[in-house]
Amino acid sequence: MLSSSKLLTLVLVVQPGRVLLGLKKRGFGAGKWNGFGGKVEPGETIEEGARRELLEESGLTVDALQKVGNITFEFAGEPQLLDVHVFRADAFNGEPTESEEMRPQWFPCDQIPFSQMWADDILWFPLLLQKKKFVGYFKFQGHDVILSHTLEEVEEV
Ligand code: 6U4
Repeated sequence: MLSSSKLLTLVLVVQPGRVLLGLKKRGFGAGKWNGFGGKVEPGETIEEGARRELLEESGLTVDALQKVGNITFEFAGEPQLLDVHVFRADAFNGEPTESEEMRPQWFPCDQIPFSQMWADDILWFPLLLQKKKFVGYFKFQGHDVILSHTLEEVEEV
């Protein structure tokens, strides 16, 4: 039975021609390249949570963060949905620095390592890179197979 959802953030730092990803070293999605993010903590806004996780995991701070997407994930057999709020930052302060959680690396936009990322990423990354906004729903079987999904471009998230 589906019940609650867990609020999570995901931040992609994008520059002309390249995007910063981190190799997740432990926890959920370990071994995959992804944006930076994690659980929103009690008492912080979603954006505050996004900034905190970005700093903790990559060493970077950003001025503007644009809300670009909202993706809900369901994992077959698990009652809790993941409600992931996706942000994009086009400018940053600091140097990407490895943390306990993530190893950051820049990737050219035409060499994003989709085969080592969550299976949904290849579907919505093009929208993110084109500065489009999107809402999606993905149902996974395990961590590698998408059973069904919806994805649509929207005016506002
Ligand atoms: P801790 O607090 O270390 O136990 P952990 O279980 O490692 O947390 P956390 O907080 O790093 O998880 O959050 C998971 C991150 O993975 C969030 O940024 C959201 C992201 N994420 C989860 N499912 C995803 C998916 N299917 N596609 C994707 N990102 C996903 O691109």
